[in-house]
Amino acid sequence: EAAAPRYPRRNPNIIVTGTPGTGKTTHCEALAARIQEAQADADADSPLREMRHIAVNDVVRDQTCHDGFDDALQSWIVDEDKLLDALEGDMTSTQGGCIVDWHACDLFPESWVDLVVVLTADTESLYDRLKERNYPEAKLQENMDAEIMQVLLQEAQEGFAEEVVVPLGSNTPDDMESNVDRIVSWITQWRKDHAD
Ligand code: DAT
Repeated sequence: EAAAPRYPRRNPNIIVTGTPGTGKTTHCEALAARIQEAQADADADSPLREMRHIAVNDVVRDQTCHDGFDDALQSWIVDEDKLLDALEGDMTSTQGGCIVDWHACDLFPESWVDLVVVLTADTESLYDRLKERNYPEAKLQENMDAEIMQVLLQEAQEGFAEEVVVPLGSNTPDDMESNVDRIVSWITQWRKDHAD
């Protein structure tokens, strides 16, 4: 009997998604800071040492994975094929460990992804955050509707297995801290479960 194939990567790939304003950037920056700490501590056997944050917005801009800027919506017109090409090397590497923040998740092949964190926010918090960003009215309304209709959560549930999708509330700084702790615990557990 053939041996079961080894898992293709040593560290889990994580998508952090959610409507704009739910806190993707803030969460990922907090995770990136934890990763840096782990890497700076030479003695530590931290599960975070091989993790890395990939800010997809920067990839879209720097590697021109877009067909220009939509002035009305104040956002890039993203070329998803180019974006996937740009991410493929990291996401399919044996190191894995990519933490990717993006306001969609249905473009990612299921085989690239071990966890999809869907951040959610109450409409009141979200409205204030988007208002503060001076979003044009159409874009503000579109995003409020998307959050109320749970578009991102549905997209995640349609594209990925039930146990892969984890919704987390992001209304307060305390939420953020406990969410980051949960993600770190989850990474630790994943590495234990997938140890050779
Ligand atoms: P996104 O990257 O999803 O668009 P963000 O991380 O830029 O969102 O956050 C938008 C704003 O909301 C920003 O000013 C930080 C704030 N924010 C995000 N999550 C929060 C939370 N859990 N508690 C309080 N403020 C939060």
